[in-house]
Amino acid sequence: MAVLDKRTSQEIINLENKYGAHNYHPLPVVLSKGDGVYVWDVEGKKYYDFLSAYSAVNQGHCHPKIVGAMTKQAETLTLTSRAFFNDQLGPYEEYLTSYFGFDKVLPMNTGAEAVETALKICRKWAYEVKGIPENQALIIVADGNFHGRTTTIISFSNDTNARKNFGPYTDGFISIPYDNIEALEEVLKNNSNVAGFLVEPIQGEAGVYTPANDYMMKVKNLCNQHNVLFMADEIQTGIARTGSLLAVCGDCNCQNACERQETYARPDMLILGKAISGGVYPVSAVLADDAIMNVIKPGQHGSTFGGNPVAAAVAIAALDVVNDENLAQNARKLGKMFREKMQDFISTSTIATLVRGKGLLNAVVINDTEDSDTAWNICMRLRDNGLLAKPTHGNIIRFAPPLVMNEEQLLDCTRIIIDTLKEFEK
Ligand code: IF1
Repeated sequence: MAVLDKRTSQEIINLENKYGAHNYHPLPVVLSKGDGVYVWDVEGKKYYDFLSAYSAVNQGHCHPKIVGAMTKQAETLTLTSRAFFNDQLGPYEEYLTSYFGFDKVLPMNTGAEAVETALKICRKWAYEVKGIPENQALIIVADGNFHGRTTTIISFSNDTNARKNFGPYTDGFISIPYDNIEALEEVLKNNSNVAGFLVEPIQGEAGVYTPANDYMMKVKNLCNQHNVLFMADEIQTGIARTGSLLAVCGDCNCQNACERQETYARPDMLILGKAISGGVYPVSAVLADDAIMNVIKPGQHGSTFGGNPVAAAVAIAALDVVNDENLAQNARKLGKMFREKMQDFISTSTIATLVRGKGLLNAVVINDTEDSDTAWNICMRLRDNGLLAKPTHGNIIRFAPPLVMNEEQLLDCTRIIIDTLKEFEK
């Protein structure tokens, strides 16, 4: 076996092209090390990471506390399956339900698995609690959604790339315009078989669409009014990314999701993934109260790795870091600074037209058509200038650094971004 560390970036890219499925089009940079807000490529060049693995590395790369927890558990007991109990899961479930304020959690691994789990619980609740006739439950989703890549999830996507030629599609979903409470009210009034509404508090992949401030609260109230489950997909927006522990917390500055403040649009089901593990290990979860979660009985749902001891230990450490290092407050402060700096530049720019986002989940809209490669070319130059970011759709660049970034680093990054954008001024 060749000694891997002698290979160049291009040699490694060639290996992926030859032996790997071509299901991604990565920026041509080959990373080999991460630490906090920085990553290094195989030639030793250092970059600021402004994607954070799509908001999975909120706590920074290779956080010592999280890696330490993983290493310690990995040397002790990695996987038992749920055929037996293990000494990590119960304490983790107690920790997680207390941390987010729900009665129970169903632990899974990837975000898509957690979304699928929530959809299954929602349907089961609809038949066994709400009394909707079997196989007639409807779940509402929002146009522009991204909830993962399984066949059922892409069945309700309106992204052609994610959906085309993967049919036949799963039935029982209605898509309505995002951030349009009248559309939700209309569909609830006209359909008695609605079981739930699955929605992202901010649509990440769609281009960091931040809805009206009161959208989530209005969704919550309408769903309650119609006895429909409000399912919040916080896989990308959760875990302090948007300047609160959860995006549905609204403008609260507290560390824990709670009823203490009136802006908390508490969902009936909370779906978490990505940064729940700090990007160290695949961990996801669905949280709900007993009246909903108890529809699941033994043998009705599960997963080999769901709730494994390593996942449990990693997630506790990762969530401790969120609290210990005040990541929500930091994301709120630095996010405001980022948008102010970018807005100041945009006011006289010909290449950037808009900056939007919340906390440290932001995006800049580039003044070119969706099918242009300008945003990609800008990201290529950002790479040359020591900062890694990637376009979401076409002409929108997502900017989402680890939440452990400090003010000096944030200002350095906005300088790099602005200087790079200036190279493309028309
Ligand atoms: C890819 C996007 C981001 C998510 C939300 C569920 C999932 C995701 C809100 C599924 C996952 C990832 C998936 C990854 C790229 C990335 C992504 F571009 F695809 F849309 F972040 F915006 N809900 N998002 O964002 O979680 O199963 O991946 O653990 O598939 O290309 P997963």
